[in-house]
Amino acid sequence: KKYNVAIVGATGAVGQTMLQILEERNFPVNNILPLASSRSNGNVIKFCGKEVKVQEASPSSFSGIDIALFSAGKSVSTELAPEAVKHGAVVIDNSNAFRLDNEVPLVVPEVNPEDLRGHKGIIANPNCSTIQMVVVLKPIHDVAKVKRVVVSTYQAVSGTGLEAIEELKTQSKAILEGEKAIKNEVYPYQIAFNTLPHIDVFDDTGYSLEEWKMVHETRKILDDTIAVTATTVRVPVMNCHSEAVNVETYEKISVEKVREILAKAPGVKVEDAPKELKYPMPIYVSGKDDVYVGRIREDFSIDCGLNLWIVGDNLRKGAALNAVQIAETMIKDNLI
Ligand code: A2P
Ligand code: 11C
Repeated sequence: KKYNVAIVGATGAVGQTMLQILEERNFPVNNILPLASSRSNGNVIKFCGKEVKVQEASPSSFSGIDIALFSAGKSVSTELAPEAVKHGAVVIDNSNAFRLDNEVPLVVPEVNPEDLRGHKGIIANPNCSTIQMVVVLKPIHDVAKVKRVVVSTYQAVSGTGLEAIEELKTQSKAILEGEKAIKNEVYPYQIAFNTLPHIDVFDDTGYSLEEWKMVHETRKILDDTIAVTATTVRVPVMNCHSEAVNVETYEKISVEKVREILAKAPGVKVEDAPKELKYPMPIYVSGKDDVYVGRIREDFSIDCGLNLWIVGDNLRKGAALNAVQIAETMIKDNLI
């Protein structure tokens, strides 16, 4: 069977990656329908060698659509995902509109595919920084039960979107050419040659929404007894989020055992020989499907602790690839 697939936000950083991944993986597409805002109406994109016109997304766009992949932000998902479901489509939504809704499965196929059963039309794709962390935590949790996680992130500008990629390029060039007046439009401050301890909006607790996403999404996907605390930081990297993750477990687990179980874990690559200068880095992980983990060390400050360095392509496994893998899993399990 082949499916009619709509991509909402097809002109964006994640949407373009979704199109590329559907093509790469030979996803069984009958018709592809690229949707975006009125600004892109009539623009042409290429899919499997054919030119296809982008249309403006509206409630009536979804007639005849089997699968709709959404990545155009929370407000578009809030308005249009229920419309797509009314037309009989299964929605896989990359925004944070429905992630913590009890009726909506929040899924990383390597971690909790069983949560797809009994879905009501909308499946939520987790935040990129959560996905790459839980893919690595899951095999450790299965063996040693995770008690607490302390994570600091180093997040690439591609997570913000195409405009942010342009802003980092333009600012870097301007600074290197000696310009004094550096413009910033996407971020509140210059991102080139800087770090911003600020991703998404702050609330009265002093935490940012990105930090809360890592707390609540990890608990919903993996185990709601796990304590998580996060500091999320934007760094001047084009693509791939990095994370320094401190994990406390109930059972003692050796570093050798962690390496052994992670080496066998689906979607994970261990790259861990620091003396030989082998550790994961964004410029090499960019374009890869697996989540890379290295710098695997015992945390000598507590009885059962580990330190990990995790790098993942936030546009691929952190967004587009995970969404496509959810669709593939649903097809395999007869859930579409
Ligand atoms: P457009 O290119 O027409 O603005 P990014 O995250 O890279 O900034 O991309 C955001 C994506 O969301 C783009 O494809 C953008 O389309 C799309 N988008 C933004 N606003 C809307 C909207 N109101 N309706 C549909 N798509 C939208
Ligand atoms: C970032 N993690 O890197 C964000 C992007 O809730 O899906 C994705 C935001 C989200 O800025």
